[in-house]
Amino acid sequence: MDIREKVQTAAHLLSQANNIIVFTGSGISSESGIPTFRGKDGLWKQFRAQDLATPAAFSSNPKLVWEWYEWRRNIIADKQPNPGHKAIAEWNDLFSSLYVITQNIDGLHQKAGSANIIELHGNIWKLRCTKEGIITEDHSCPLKEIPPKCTKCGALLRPHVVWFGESLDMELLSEAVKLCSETDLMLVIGTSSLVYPAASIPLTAVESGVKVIEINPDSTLLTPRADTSIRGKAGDVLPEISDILNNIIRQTEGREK
Ligand code: BJW
Repeated sequence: MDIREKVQTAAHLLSQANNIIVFTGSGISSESGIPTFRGKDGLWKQFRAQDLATPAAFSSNPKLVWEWYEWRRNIIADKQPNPGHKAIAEWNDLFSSLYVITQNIDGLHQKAGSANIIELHGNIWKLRCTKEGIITEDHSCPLKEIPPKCTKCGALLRPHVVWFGESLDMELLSEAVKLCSETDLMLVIGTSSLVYPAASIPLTAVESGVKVIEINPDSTLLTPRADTSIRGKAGDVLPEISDILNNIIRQTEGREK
């Protein structure tokens, strides 16, 4: 099947689905100007994850870790959703249920207008008290002080994100896994499918008999397990799928009148 046929197949599958999950990774935000982790200019090509994205790194040098997050908050602050995020947000009213399960911490699905978002790896605009666990939202850029302190108890605040070796929020993970057995279709967009346990979610869907469509310019570990892999950029492919889907819906409504 060529890419055009695959795009049409994806739109037809969507037109027949009631419940869908869109599972995303950093690739969907790359066309908004936010770097991925493992691509050519990816963050893990320039920085060592063990120095910046582990609990041990934060314990030994919270200032360094915060400087890196401050740099990334600066990059993300003025970035806008691209046509990929927007296409997904436009599907809000088309299905009985639509969940966006994202590994991204950039908040661009929210900015695009998507509802029902599960953020598996947290959110860069949220800060968590290392003593009491209280989560606050702070969009100020730069932050008032580095590292920031809790205004209530004075303890260090940390980014509310999931670092290597840390457990994901079990409630969110369970909800995501449960949704996999209730959905008709899953789109997996812009992830290398390397990082666990997030990468197990599309595999759970495959094992539950859910049709899985991957959208990614490169092949990944998920590719052999997906029903269809569309080789292209999210910002190109998703609006194309949307156009065809809207045509199908218009034709169906026309026939029903
Ligand atoms: C486009 C595109 C375009 C480009 N359009 N597409 C099982 C096996 C092996 C290892 C493990 C395992 N279980 C656990 C582990 C260890 C580890 C892990 O998975 N390591 C692997 C890397 C080997 N996992 C963990 O440590 C996790 N915790 C855990 O397991 O805890 C256990 C525990 C239990 C109980 C108590 C205590 C502990 C936590 C993982 C946390 C990951 N955190 C990060 C950082 C988040 C915060 C931050 O941003 O600062 O999450 S790492 C980074 O990777 C980030 C991402 O969410 C995540 C996934 O990356 P993603 O999104 O897939 O990006 P890339 O760059 O990899 O891929 C981009 C893709 O986009 C590419 O395919 C491109 O082709 C594509 N693309 N342009 C569409 N325009």
